[in-house]
Amino acid sequence: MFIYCAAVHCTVLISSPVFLLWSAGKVRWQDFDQDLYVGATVVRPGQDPYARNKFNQVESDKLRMDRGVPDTRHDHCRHKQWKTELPASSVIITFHNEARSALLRTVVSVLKKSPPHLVKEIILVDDYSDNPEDGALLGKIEKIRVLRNDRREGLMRSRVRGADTATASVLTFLDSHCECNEHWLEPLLERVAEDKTRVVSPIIDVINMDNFQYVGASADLKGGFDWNLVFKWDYMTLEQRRVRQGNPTAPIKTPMIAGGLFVMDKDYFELLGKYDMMMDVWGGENLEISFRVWQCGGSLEIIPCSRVGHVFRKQHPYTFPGGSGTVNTRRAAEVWMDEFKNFYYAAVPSARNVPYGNIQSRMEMKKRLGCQPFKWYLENDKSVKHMDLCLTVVDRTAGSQIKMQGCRENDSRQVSEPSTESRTRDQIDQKALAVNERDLHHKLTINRNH
Ligand SMILES: [Mn+2]
Repeated sequence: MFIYCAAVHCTVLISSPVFLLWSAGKVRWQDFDQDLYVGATVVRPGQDPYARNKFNQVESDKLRMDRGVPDTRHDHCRHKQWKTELPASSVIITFHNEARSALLRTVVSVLKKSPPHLVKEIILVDDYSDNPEDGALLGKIEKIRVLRNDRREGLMRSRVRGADTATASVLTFLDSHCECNEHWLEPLLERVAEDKTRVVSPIIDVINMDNFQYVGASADLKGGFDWNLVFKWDYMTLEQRRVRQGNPTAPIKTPMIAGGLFVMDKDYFELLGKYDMMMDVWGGENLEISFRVWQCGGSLEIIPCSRVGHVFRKQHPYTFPGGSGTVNTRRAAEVWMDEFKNFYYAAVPSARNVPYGNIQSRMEMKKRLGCQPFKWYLENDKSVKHMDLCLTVVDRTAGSQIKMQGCRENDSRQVSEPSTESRTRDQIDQKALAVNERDLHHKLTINRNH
């Protein structure tokens, strides 16, 4: 084999038959025929552009696979020098019936925006999409390997399948509708290379689901949750923001990661029990891995100099066989939350009736790893907040029950205005008791209704 280099491009002339086999049909991403690939699945006139993906596929299909996006990083990030001697990563992208244009932009942005030596491979796990060619055709692009499930497995088992076959020492999980920004990968790898127990996520910029504009997200957010155990973004406190202003490139410790995009050492991923393989489809897994990482000795960080765009949708494009969202969340609560799971059941009473399967092996793993109790997680992370429960009048009829439910703004069955007045029992359907989880054993505060 010898290598011929012109001014910019190098051509590798290969004589070995093994290499010929390996390279047969592989193309650089620049040479991939986008029009042929995307053109086969365009939205036809009269069809709803949102029908298939719950985002505007017509707008997505219009864009070039390597379109430019604004560099949304803080100025300080642009002048930073990243280490180049970093461990390479296997990028794992699972998908089910993803729009071809969105999937293609995801992989092209990885290849284009990463130093080549840091991306060992991209593993696409096709979770039983209707058309096997969606993934198979992308397998022609350099570095891309495609695995296809022969039945629907869901996000968790698909990711684990990808991780099990990964050959690099660091795993990078991405959703299938992302666009990586400038130098997104180096700051993430740097943190994991320094300490394998760090699980790190970029700031997730917003790709508008209607017009596909790329918009920078605030750097002042952390991941959090309510007692209903649905992920949400929380603004940092004033104090936290003040500290951050002094050092805008510093990693941000977060109680929870959104879950779609993160980097984790492969050995550590395995040591910590990968994912809960009995979770189906989607949902609850971000909660589970976040509790697990913190409680079992690791940490979660958002790295502000790393930015990746993601198409946020209002609706899921696919169904949840068996209501898996609640099954998964219940499994996470049962395994990781100890007695605090009762707050979840108070907030989402219907969850009590959802069969969640066997959790014995996860409980054994938790014990084996010597993980901390949930109470420790709540106390350790001062940013876990907004988790008040309110006594809620479920039904305004005589003799009806009052239940503990997650406090909601503007819920007339609950209140937020503090009051010290005492009330008689028959007046209680006009009030609620707000209970702060940290003061559970000490006091109940009676609040007046709006
Ligand atoms: Mn997503």
